[in-house]
Amino acid sequence: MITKKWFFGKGREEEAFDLFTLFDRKERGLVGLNDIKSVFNQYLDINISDNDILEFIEEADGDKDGYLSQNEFFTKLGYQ
Ligand SMILES: [Ca+2]
Repeated sequence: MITKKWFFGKGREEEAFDLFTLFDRKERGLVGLNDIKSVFNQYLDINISDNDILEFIEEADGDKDGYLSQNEFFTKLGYQ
């Protein structure tokens, strides 16, 4: 399970925004399974399963559309 500690965790809003931008590669304002997978594969040496990512999305996905909006993402990571 992914938790805050996997990320940079300094809790500043600016960092949260940078992080979201990193995941939101298509600039849709939404982050989904494939977006998160790409970032993990490209930047992090972490072996993570689709199920782990889906679990993370599901936990944070307030409106249950299968994607994380900026607000949902920030809330999940404890930035707001
Ligand atoms: Ca959502």
